[in-house]
Amino acid sequence: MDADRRFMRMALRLAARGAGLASPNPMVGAVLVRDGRAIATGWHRGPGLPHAEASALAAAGAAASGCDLFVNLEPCCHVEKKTPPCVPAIVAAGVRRVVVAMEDPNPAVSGRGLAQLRARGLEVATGVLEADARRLNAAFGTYITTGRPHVTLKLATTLDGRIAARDGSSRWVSSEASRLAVQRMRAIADCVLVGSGTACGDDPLLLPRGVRVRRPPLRAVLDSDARLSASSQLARTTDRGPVLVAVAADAPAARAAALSAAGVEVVRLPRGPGGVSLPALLDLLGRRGVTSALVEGGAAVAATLVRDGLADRVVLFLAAMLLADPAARPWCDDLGLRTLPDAVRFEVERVTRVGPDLRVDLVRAAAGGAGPPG
Ligand code: AOF
Ligand code: ZN
Repeated sequence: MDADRRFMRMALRLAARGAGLASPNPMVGAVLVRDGRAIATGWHRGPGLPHAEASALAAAGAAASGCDLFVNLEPCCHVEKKTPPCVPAIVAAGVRRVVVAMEDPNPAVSGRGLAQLRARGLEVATGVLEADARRLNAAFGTYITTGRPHVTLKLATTLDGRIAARDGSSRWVSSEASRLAVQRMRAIADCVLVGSGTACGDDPLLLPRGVRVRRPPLRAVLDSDARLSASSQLARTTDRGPVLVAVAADAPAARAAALSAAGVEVVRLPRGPGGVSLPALLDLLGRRGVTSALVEGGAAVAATLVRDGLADRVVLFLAAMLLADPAARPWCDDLGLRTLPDAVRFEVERVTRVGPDLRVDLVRAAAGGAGPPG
């Protein structure tokens, strides 16, 4: 029904207000509708704060009775948590019909909320704008089902897949519009992650600039040998947001101590094939409630992510420029793939124009997916 989609669109827009706030909870918006008119709305502002449905019900008061409720996530029914469950409140308020976009991927809920609503005699419809809803809460879905953050690998490359010329110059590969889009991605990420090559070579700040920030992302560096200098921008700005450096168990103690003294949190993790173990870091971040990590390079981290299938999404900002220099720097280190059937395959999720650049959102192709024809 067109009206269902219209009110669900509204719920999704309300939900998106929670970007950068709601995590580790999902972004949720709710709309109470009577006679084709929205009479009350709510959205979830973060852990410990009222759920979207609870806010909308409170705003409506007695008028909620007989309404239809539109919510982008299945209402919760579990009780071992910070706020009261929504299902009993919805039933008690006399809501007639509940329309949701997707089930709650939280195993403590998944389907049970909807079943309880039906059991209490409410009409329930699901799957309205489901794809949009899943995309909005992709990070929450990964986090709540795997215990690890959702990983987005972000790159800005030339047409030949280079992130820098051979002299290392990279500043102006992507346009101002693309750089602003990246600042927005940073502003809503729980964590921004780079490898030691990028951290030491570019001396980045990794804080969002020129956009509104609700809370600074955790800035994390994979730095097996504790190479990051205590006088780097990252180490000098721990007062502006937390910085975590993951070093290997055998990293030089004096260097680690210098970083700690600067206010950096140094964590020691086991070594993996290419350096400090990325899965171990992701597990640690997940345990801390980090639901999303934006990986901003470099090529070594990208290679590990791609090789081990750890990137949930690759966001490529493609500049319409060509270097055509085999010594220019590629975005991913050599994976040793020497024949076409071995190529790592992705599916294009979305293509958008950003100023003069193209933004391509990619997800890993399903195994056995886009293989050779025949
Ligand atoms: C809803 N509406 O607005 C949200 C839901 O600790 P709590 O009480 O905030 O519960 C968090 C869980 O509730 C979270 O893991 C997810 O399953 C669900 N989130 N559910 O009905 C909301 N934010
Ligand atoms: Zn709830």
